[in-house]
Amino acid sequence: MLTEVPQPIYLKDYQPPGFLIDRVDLAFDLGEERAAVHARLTVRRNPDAPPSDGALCLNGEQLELQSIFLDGRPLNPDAYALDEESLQIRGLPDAFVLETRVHIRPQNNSALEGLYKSGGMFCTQCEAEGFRRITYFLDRPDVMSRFSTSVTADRSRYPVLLSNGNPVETEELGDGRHRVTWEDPHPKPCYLFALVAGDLRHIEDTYTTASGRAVALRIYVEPANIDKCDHAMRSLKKAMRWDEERFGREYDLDIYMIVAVNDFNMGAMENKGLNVFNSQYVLARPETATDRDYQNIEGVIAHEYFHNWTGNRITCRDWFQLSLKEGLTVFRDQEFSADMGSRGVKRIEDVRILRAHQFSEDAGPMAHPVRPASYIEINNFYTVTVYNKGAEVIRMQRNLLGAEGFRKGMDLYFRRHDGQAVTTDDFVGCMQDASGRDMGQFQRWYHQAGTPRLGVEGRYDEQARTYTLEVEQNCSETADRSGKEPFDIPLALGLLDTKTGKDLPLTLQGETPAGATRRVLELRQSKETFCFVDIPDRPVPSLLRGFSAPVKVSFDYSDEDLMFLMAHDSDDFNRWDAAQELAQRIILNMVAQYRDGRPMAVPQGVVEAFGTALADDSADKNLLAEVLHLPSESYLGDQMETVDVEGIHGAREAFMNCLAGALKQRLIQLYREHEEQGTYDIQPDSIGRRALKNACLSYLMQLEDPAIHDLCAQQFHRAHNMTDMIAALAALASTDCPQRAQALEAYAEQWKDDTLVMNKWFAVQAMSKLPDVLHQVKALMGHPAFSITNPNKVRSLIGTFCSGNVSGFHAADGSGYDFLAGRVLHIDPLNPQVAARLVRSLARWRRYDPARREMIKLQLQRILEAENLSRDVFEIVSKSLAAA
Ligand code: 7MF
Ligand code: ZN
Repeated sequence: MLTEVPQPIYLKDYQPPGFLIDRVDLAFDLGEERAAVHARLTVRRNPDAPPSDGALCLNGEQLELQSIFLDGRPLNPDAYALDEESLQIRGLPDAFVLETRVHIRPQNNSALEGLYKSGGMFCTQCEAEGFRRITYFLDRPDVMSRFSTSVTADRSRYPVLLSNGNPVETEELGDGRHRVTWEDPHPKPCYLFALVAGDLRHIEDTYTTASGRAVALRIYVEPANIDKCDHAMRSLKKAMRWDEERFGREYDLDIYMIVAVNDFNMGAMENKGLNVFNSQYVLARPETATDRDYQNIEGVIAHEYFHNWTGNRITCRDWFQLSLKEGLTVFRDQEFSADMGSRGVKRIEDVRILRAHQFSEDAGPMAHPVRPASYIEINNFYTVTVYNKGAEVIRMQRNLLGAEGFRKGMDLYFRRHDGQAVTTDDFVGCMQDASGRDMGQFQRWYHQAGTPRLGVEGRYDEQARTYTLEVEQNCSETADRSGKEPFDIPLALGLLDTKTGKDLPLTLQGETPAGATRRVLELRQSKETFCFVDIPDRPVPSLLRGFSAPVKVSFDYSDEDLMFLMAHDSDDFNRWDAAQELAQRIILNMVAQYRDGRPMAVPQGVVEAFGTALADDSADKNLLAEVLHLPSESYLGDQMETVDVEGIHGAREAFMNCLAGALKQRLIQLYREHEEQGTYDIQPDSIGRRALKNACLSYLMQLEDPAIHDLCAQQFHRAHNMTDMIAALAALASTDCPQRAQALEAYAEQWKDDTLVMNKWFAVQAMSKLPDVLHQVKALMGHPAFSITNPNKVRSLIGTFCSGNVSGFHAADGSGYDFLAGRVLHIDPLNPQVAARLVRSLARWRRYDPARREMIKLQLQRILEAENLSRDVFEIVSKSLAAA
């Protein structure tokens, strides 16, 4: 057990800082044993601070203090006090210069927070609270300072020395060492500080901003990866242009640098002028990266670039406001990707993530509002709720204000708050002031957790030719016990004419007809009624078009209604959603049949509906591939009272099998028609062809047909691109056939020296549906390409097994739970953030049958009893065990 139980921090306790730090001059001396950090802080009392004891309390962790000077003189030892987490100084003047010199140990830093070594290079990760592991500081985002940074290191090992801003001086020191000094003219919070030192190569380009300034763009990588940077550079230039065109935002420094590192806890980091990226979001060549990788790189590069305005120029007052920058920046990167590719498909992908992960987070023990009210460890709040639901909350404001009103609100936000550290209330205030619309009720989306459910009923009146919709909203209690007052919800909808399949013009009672066929209704009361006039026949409503709000909708559709929407809805998203809803309904029925010992059956009409979708030659290939991609086992489990692990797996497989058997000829035909032709490119149409072909292959591989096993092995061995190669390998990895081992071996032999490509090899094996998967996963942990200290490896193998392979992880004997608890306890002392992400797979233990419930609970208790448990893991485990 922990010696002291970690205590939560509350938003209501926020106080402005007692001191401000106007300037920071840092000097790093990087050695092989340790690094010395000299910090010169120019400090003054904050005129707007509330009264206090007047002491300065600087954050600092794992620092070895060497010296401390106040205004040039050594500080008297009884003027300050040191503990594990801080340095307190009393009796200070109103303005002063404080100098500290500390030693730190980047070589021993396996947590990858602060300054650490990755391979042969030094790099930093400071968000959220890593800067306090570099030097004593006010490590909070509402303290913004001008930084200069000098870096001194051995010239041959570390020829490249980088930090934020512009390089201002380079010195040769004669003893084999050199020094580079950087100045960042923009004040920033310390979480945006970055330093990189290593033997790196770069590619360079220039970008001319809308106002004609030239910006140097550089991407730094290890020498072996210099041929994998072009896609990232193209993506960066697209993102820069898009932000000018869509939001009127220009870049504000003369240089923009990106560095790719192999050991990184997260996706990437928006440090001012010097982004640091997990190498998997930079490096790509057709032979090594999939279409999904290419899209992810474009999206992540854009995300980090967009932070320059939404995050860096305007930052968060405190970490409760994290969604101020993250929700908004995710919204921006989603819109960018929608403009670069297919808007409908992008929306489907984003909603799939939201429903699969955020809805489940909201229904579990870690539920919290987009703006949380308390936390124990802030690193645990970089969640799908803060990011993805936060983006939906921005999207709803656009849905309510319209594109123009929203843009006015954004312009006001940039004008009013540039250079400040602000709150989500300030953001919504700009939307309200720019539009004149009262956003008071809307604020509840930020403060109340939970997924509202809309119960919708439709009544057609033949005589009056009216169609009346009654909409009731409800939100269940969540683990955080935040309020549940009615939400302000934009409900986009259409009504389909059953005769023509076309949208009907929508006129509400009392309005003059305007001909619109898609409208956004606003729900504010817990019950609302809307009466549409001039409706010739009972229509089929198409509700929540484009997923206009992050809610669940229940409407009593018949199977035929869903098939009708699947065939005719003019809204791409809702056409796809009708297919998902239909598949979900059939699979859950099959689960019940299976449980009751009845034969599982798929209605003939449903097979035909999927057959009809596949028959349409004019359909968008990407959309069709999305239709074939059924709801996941974990999402299906979320729809049940108690998760039936075996039932869901059996039913989902049987449903796929049934479709594959019934539609085999068409699937083979589609496969053949979409085989690779000509040269490879990543245009949306080519991506769609591959997505559809590989979806067909995965259905066909359900059929235990030796001829199809050959076809799949052939695709694997002939593939010239990673998309086709890994799709075939994934299908083989779940199939007990002779081609399986051959392909896995050939892949490992071909790619053993490419660490990112080997991660995919770990992941496909961790997803295997074969019964000995856990045994394989354990064996793979001993493979030379595996490393328990590399977060990407841990996520590819252990994370994929525990969160992606539902039936493997939830094996009835509890072996998966025992395995995960063991890995969490092993990893926690090395890297608490990675351990805390992994342990979430055990959090929703109450959803399972009594036997599994008991086994998971025992593993959670086992973890909680460990000595020196991190705050990160403690918070997740204790909240999981506590919430009823
Ligand atoms: C796209 O948000 C979307 C989300 C924090 C680290 C990157 O820029 C970031 C950082 C985490 C989780 C997801 C993302 C990031 C982080 C991310 C990246 C790209 N400020 Br933790
Ligand atoms: Zn971000």
